[in-house]
Amino acid sequence: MLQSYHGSEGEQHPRNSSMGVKTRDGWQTSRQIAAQDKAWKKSRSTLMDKLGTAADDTQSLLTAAEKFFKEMDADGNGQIDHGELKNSFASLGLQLTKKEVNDMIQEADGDGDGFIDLQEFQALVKIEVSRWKRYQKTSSFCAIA
Ligand SMILES: [Ca+2]
Ligand SMILES: [Ca+2]
Repeated sequence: MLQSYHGSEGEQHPRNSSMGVKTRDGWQTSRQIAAQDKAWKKSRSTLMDKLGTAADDTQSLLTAAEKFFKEMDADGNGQIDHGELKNSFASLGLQLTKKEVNDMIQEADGDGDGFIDLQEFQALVKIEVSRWKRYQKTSSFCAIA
């Protein structure tokens, strides 16, 4: 049984499917997903550029992630906070919105203390790399959400 979702604006988007997608944030329209997809793509492509070819091998990936983590951790306290994450992406030429930074922290923050530690970051990088590889195959974030 297919479930369809009709946007609360009550308008039709002929070029986009009006089907919604169920995410952990609830039902979202294809337009919202497309915006998320774009933000996801730009932040991850920067991350993947940064990790480079290390992404092909788990051990060098973790080493690259640790190096990147230490660069991001400007005050050296072993935790990445909101400002450090935003600044490090900004230094790579990527301006993230407050929400995008919050989303990334939320996604990575395994213990929920509001900061990303090295283990959490390495776990995130492993997930992101496998997502990125699948993304490049399917060209669709929706398909792998
Ligand atoms: Ca820090
Ligand atoms: Ca944490």
